[in-house]
Amino acid sequence: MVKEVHIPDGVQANRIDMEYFESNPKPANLDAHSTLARTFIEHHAEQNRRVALVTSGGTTVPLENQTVRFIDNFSAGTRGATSAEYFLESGYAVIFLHRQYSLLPYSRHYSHSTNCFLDYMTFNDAGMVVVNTEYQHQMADVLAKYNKARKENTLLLLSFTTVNEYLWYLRELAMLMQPLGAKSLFYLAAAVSDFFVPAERMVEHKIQSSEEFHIRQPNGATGQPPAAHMEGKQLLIDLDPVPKFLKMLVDRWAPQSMIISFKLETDPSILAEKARSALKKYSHHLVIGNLLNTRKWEVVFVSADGGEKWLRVPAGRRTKSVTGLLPDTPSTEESREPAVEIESWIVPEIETLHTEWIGHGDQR
Ligand code: 9Z3
Repeated sequence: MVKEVHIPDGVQANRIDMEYFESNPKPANLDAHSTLARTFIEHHAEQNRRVALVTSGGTTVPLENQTVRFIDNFSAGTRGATSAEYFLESGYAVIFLHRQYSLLPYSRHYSHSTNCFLDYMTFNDAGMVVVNTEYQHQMADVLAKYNKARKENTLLLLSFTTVNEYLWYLRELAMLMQPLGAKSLFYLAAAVSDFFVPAERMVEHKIQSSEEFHIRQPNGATGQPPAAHMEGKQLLIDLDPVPKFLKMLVDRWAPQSMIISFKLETDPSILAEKARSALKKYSHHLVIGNLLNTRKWEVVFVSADGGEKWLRVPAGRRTKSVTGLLPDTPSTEESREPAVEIESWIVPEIETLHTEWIGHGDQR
């Protein structure tokens, strides 16, 4: 008779942790990131400063080792980059773990098609390039905050691309932050894939679509069936679930830190329930739920005591590009800008919760 053995959650998490990190390659940059982060954390620990790890942007799931094709998770990096600025304003030092080339704190104001930095520049009478008078005040304000963060060394930028890199960096940073105890905060805004291609099932070369080349593709690096392969004219992809890293973070990598995660949904009817379920599963401090189409206008805070609180900002001016190249005719909710950045409400709320939590101890 086969007896069912119950494996306690902690042991389970430990095993998944070991298996994942033993069988998926350490990123080439891990040691370099780690050295930078250690110096940064030690410096701010000496200053008795709170440190927030803000994750931002989407993770990729490569289909090939020499990657031509990959699956991506949606995120421009606005939530993370904007929140990082407000954490800095609130006196935190920020480790900004972001998807390479996604939005960054401060420079986000002048990037991408609607806000190209060149549109803010002009020539003065002497033929020198200067900031257009119209934008002087706004740019001076951003520049002053950026310079302050640089001078005080309060912002560390570290980038990832794949979900594997993200998991390795998150674990490494969490362990480096342990000496900060309750002064460390995790603000997990990155859009992390739930599925991935394990290294042992990753093909080396570009998947060939023409049938005459199918047989040349080796059967995965370790002889395991490849996760992505052609069958006739169809590409079949068979992904593994990403291990429950939030469980590992909460229980083992950062047991003394305050941990806040985001939950992204598209169906409004399940958002709060999904946020509650994540909180129940992982026992961290707060889940902030948001919907893809309204994420700049409203979020819901779901806390461990069952509380549910909505933050809603009113709509403000219509979206208009500096050059006027984009049409100023809103047809969707997206084409109106919120009156304020919702992160300017989210972050002070979190700072208050963090302060209470440092004062009263863990109430999870
Ligand atoms: C979010 O929900 C973020 O708020 C957005 C921000 C991705 C919507 P943008 O960068 O968008 O401003 O364009 N992040 C999703 C977090 C996530 O993937 N959570 C996972 C989960 O709940 C793991 S913590 O399972």
